[in-house]
Amino acid sequence: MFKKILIANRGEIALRIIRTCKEMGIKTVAIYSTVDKESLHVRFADEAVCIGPAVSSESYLSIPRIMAAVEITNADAVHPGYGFLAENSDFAEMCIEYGIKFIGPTPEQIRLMGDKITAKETMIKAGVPTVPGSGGLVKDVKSALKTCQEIGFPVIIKATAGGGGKGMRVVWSEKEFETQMEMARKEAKAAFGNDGVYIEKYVEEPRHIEFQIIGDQYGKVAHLSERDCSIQRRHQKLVEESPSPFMTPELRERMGNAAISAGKAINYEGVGTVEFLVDKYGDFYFMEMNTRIQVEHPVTEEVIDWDLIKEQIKVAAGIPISGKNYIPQLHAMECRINAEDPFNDFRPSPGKITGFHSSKGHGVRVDTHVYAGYTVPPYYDSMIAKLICKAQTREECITKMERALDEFIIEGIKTTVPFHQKLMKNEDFRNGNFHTRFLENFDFGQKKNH
Ligand code: MV4
Repeated sequence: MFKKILIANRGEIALRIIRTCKEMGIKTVAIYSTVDKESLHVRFADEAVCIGPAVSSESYLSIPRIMAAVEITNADAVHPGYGFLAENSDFAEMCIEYGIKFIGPTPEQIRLMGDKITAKETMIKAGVPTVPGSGGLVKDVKSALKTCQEIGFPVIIKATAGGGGKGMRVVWSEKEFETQMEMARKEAKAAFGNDGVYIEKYVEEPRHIEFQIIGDQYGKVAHLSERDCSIQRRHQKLVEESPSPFMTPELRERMGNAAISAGKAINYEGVGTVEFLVDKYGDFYFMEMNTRIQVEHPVTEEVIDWDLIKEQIKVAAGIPISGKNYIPQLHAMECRINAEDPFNDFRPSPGKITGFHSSKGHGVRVDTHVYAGYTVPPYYDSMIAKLICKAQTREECITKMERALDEFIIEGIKTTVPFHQKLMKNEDFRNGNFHTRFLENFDFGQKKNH
């Protein structure tokens, strides 16, 4: 087992990883930027190294600075968390060069899934269902239009270097196609330095259902059931839950097997997520694979009673898994509490938290790095807490979530708590009747004058 893990991240996930390391008897090293000096991950880690200024490119995204921190602290492994360098194959490669373990998949596995066309081709070979489309990079407008005629409009243009919804364009008819493709290429070039795009049939009003998988170093892969992440706004997830209200034992069997095939196809090592779109008929299609621990992992932890960070560290250390799949026996839901104003187009609301009281009680979990007196810096992600509830049924889980949201007090900044309170009362949401475009027609409400 590792003796000392450097956590190449900040915020709640850095704290989350430190907690598990402590329970496993592993020493921890925090890294931090100057604005994060007063953060809890710095306080709770055994050692902490300041690696640079607030701007991410010179701190949490700087591979040389992080490797310097690894060297001076003598860490034998790095945990990347999510975001920042978690899916950077160069960083994983650099860890190998330094003779330390990157807690996650191999650089090759990261690269394979990072390029969306390669990922899709790999899945087709593995027999995992994918959306019909160009089956590779689009060469020119003429051949692209031929693909469109074969599959029919609407179509979606995606960047091969993209992911998470970045650089996508939906096209409804032939006459707008050329302009949209040019814009998609330009956007992709600007955002990723790669203008490669591909085309798929656009699946209307799908659900986003993802499977948590785990693979060990000996070729075993298992699934830990699904999470429904359909409640999102501008590709930012706001609520996740497990099981999906749409799931049936038969569909779970088929999707779970597909997720395992996806993992086995690349000999996946570590915890990962296979994302699917599911249409109203229950047909499902591979979208992307995330080769990291995800923000919403606690939802799975709660329904199967696992510590996924612990399992992730164990497989990284070469411990084999049982290979058994896990099916939820409870219902869990996570609300992301962001420092944003839901009444003002979710505008970021950084600043000092003057009053703070976390929800508590049976079946309530709050993963957060903030506290009364903490200042939310404007430089990073706006998520400040994850409120996770679990109960016997979905209905009880929502009731508990309403109670927990009502007692969550965060003063001094705006948060997404009022949005979640409104969502929990929505009849369609309560009935499990939603898809990925649900929030496009949601009335977020007006700010009340007291
Ligand atoms: C799609 C799609 C519909 N049809 N692909 C978004 C993120 C990435 N994981 C894949 N995404 C989608 N791919 C096909 N063929 C719908 C989404 C999608 C989405 C699209 C537009 C606006 C919001 C969305 C939210 C979730 C998924």
